[in-house]
Amino acid sequence: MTAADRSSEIFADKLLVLDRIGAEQMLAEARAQDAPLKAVERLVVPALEEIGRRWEQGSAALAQVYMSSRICEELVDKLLPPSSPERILRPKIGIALLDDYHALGKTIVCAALRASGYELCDYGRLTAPELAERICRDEVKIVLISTLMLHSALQIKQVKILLVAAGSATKIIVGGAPFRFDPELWREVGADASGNNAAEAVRAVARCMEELTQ
Ligand code: B12
Repeated sequence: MTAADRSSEIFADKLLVLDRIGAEQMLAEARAQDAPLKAVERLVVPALEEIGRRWEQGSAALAQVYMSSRICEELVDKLLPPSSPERILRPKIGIALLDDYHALGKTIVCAALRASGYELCDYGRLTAPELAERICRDEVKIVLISTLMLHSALQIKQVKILLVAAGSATKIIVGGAPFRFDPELWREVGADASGNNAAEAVRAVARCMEELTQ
């Protein structure tokens, strides 16, 4: 086991016993060695995955999964920097959670994009018709969609169909657990790109920006 694996396991143990102060201390130590986003990806993401595995195996309760993610949401909100002063305002970017309550991934991706200088509109949690309607109304050119349940991921197809019917060529970037489990799923739902973490989300947006401005 690597030192990184070991520390994310210790972090997971702290979350499971609701040791918020201990978790915050560990994250502060990781932050002292790495950039905020890197510290989050190295400690928080694998710890929550580990807690998810324990829940699947029956050794953690859903309440522990829930409380752990609430503690992480709070810590991540504090840690990730606010927007950079020189924002990239065009083309317009939106981000949404599609019919899913797993909000932490979107929060991290959103913070990473803002920290990288992109301005984006956070639509929160919407259904497929609501999201398509907002994209068209606000003339969003790139939309990032986060889903953690397969059922929600499959609804991206409906967003795509509604956008095409409205004559919109908005680029769709997707991410979340179903896309990490099945690397071909992004194509099946009609997306233009996918990313496995916040850094890949930033790279995917940069590529789409280039394509749109060519
Ligand atoms: C924490 C958690 C919860 C918490 C969520 C709290 C919250 N506010 O977010 C609670 C307890 C509420 C919960 C509830 C449920 N959950 Co849950 N949950 C999880 C768990 C353990 C971790 C998710 C998480 O927060 N990870 C940490 C974040 C930071 O990671 P992330 O979201 O994946 O995001 C990263 C990347 O994916 C990527 N990313 C994310 N979005 C995007 C978007 C773009 C565009 C890009 C490029 C990248 C990107 O970047 C992020 C940073 O690295 C996962 C297990 C797993 N393996 O994912 C199950 C999991 C997602 N849950 C699952 C299930 C089944 C449920 C419930 C139905 C359980 C139940 N019986 O009630 C409910 C449904 C809630 C709902 N309707 O949405 C399943 C889904 C399975 C499936 N095939 O659909 C999973 C996979 C567990 C499992 N293996 O069974 N859950």
